[in-house]
Amino acid sequence: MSETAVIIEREGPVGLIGFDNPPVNAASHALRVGLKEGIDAFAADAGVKVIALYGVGRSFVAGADIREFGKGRKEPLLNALITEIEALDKPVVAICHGYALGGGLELALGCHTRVAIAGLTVGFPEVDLGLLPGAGGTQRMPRLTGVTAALDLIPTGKRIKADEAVALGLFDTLTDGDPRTVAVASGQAVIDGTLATRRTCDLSVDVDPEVIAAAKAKAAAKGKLVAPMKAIEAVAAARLPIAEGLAEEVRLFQECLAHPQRAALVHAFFAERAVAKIPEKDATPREVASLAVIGGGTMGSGIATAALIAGLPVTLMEVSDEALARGRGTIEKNLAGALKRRKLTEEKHDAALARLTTTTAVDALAGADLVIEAVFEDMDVKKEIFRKLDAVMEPGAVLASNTSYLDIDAIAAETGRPADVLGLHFFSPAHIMRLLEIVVAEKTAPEVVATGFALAKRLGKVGVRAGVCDGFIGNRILSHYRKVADYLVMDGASPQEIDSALEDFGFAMGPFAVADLAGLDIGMMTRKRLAPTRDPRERYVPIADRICERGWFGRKTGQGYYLYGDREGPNPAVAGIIEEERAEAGITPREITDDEIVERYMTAMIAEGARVLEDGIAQRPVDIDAVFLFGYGFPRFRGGPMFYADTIGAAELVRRIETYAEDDAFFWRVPPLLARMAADGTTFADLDERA
Ligand code: T1G
Repeated sequence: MSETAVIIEREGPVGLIGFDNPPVNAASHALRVGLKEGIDAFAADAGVKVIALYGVGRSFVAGADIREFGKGRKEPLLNALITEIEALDKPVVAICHGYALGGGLELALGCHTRVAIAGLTVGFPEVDLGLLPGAGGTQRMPRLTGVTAALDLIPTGKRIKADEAVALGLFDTLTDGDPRTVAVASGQAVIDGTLATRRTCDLSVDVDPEVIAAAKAKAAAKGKLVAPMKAIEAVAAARLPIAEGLAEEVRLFQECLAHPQRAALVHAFFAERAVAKIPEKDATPREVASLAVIGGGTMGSGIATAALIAGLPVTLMEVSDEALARGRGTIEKNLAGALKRRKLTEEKHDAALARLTTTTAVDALAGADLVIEAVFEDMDVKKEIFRKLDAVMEPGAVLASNTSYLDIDAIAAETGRPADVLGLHFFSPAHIMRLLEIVVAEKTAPEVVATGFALAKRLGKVGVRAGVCDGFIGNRILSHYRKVADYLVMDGASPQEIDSALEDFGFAMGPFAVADLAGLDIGMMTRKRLAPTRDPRERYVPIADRICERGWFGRKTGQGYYLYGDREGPNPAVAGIIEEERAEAGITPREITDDEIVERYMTAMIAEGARVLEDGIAQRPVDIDAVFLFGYGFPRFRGGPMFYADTIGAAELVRRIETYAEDDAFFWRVPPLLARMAADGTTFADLDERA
């Protein structure tokens, strides 16, 4: 890589500027300096008749350098460079391959013609980062494609392939070949007059106010994101002369840059990648060419579906042909759903199904490189299965349990190969939810951990390293903060008030709606399992038990906290149970605001997160953020619980817990880590930096 991240060469009359800033040619300051130098040099060189920009390595420019946001602006700025290029009196051609995203696509739009190389993906993903295209994209795309197409891409972050980009008029030609070679040929074609050029800014565009209004209504209906709405406003400014439109775009971009949602969404972007940086990252993962799944229930079938979609052959084992038929049926339904959602082509759907074999004999699993046990949560059953696996699996096979909370060390101890055992905790529906908790037991070998992460990547999942404890990272924290919702009901809030407050905060669903969806009997079994170890000092709320006693398990029985089917809404019978239990506990219900609901709920989540860090169950705060962003519907525009904690501050969190502890000193305890952070001003971001 050259020190300015740019290679400047001449091929006869063609001035070549190659972007060489691995891994994705982000438009870093170094790249912008190099681009400016190249443009200035070729503008002054009478022998250069045309300038061609292209990407070295896997991509054109994949956008501005996201790591530079919030760190001050360093000249030359990308938008100024693009306007300078557009104004040049020498033609500039952009040759794009791999990715031309965000600022990379904007750079191409400022050039005088654009050549797409087969396989190119383009788009404006800025809104996914809480931003909008800030280097002319909102002004130039409408001039090339019209406002409707611009409103399809810019406020949505949608990415499209080369052929569609050409059809829209974003690109002028589609070819194939090596980017540098195509750059020289395209430059020559411009000189020969066989490749037309024109300035995008010279094009005009009609902006229909009704189209803008419709786009705003659509964006508003989608929820709380600020950037899409501002992106639409920026596109509307394309009705102005370009200099005014560009100025309006900058103004709106700066508003997005300053908004808390931008910092949170950028954090979420990097969180998804940071979690792969584990102590075992240099260990060589074992080859996984075939997978076995034991258990054809919801989870086992979901896991099998995910593996089949990823191209792996899967052997599904169950105890009987009837159970196998049910499992196969669930897999076929899952695959049909993926086909319907256009996640799979017909061909890939059929190939996936063809890779499935089923068996009732554990010996048939012997040749699998990795086996995932996904039977019901009974330790004795799991131990029995792992004893059998230990007897039949080839040496070197990886043995995994999908358990959501049981002790992987105890399971591993049932085998003579504990180094080959780990937890692979999928989240339902396993072929859709992206989180995979990779649970590392005491004796799990580094290459087995690395194998878990390689499998996560292969399945398109976000693997997060977790230690062994009841519930690992996510479910341990969930079981703590979920109690706050029950306490709030006892103290005066209704389940729907709590759900509504948390959905306003940004959760996809509130805790009671989630409980109804998952099945209230699941929670009942967990409470029964934990009853023998429950501390008598713990405040226990029997409301859910009372609901379950009536056989009301939520959505699957037609009623739980809510009514389902033809009778929608809160279940009036539950209100009666709540009143009885409050009276039984001698509680006079009090008014509880949405703010208090969110503050208590989030404070409990953060406090248990701090304890999970202290216990070493999660490596870093960012791992906890990733768990909740990708497995628990935590609002992405808030960055995750630990990122959100930093917006409150440790001192305020400690103050809240100490206040709440006046009524319940057992549940509300200040985690020592949080106390230390409050005392020395450390943030969770600091802990991530130091990790
Ligand atoms: N800036 C900085 N680093 C980036 C980056 C970027 N734009 N894109 C990727 N990386 C890093 C990433 O963190 C990872 O780092 C490595 O590159 C490989 O990425 C002015 C303001 C291009 C589709 O949003 O969508 O332009 O973990 O693992 O799966 O209007 O990266 O190795 O240390 O994702 O092959 C707009 C975001 C920016 C593109 C490749 N652009 N990137 O996917 O690799 S805002 C984006 C992606 C903007 C303008 C505005 C993907 C990818 P590490 P990866 P991948």
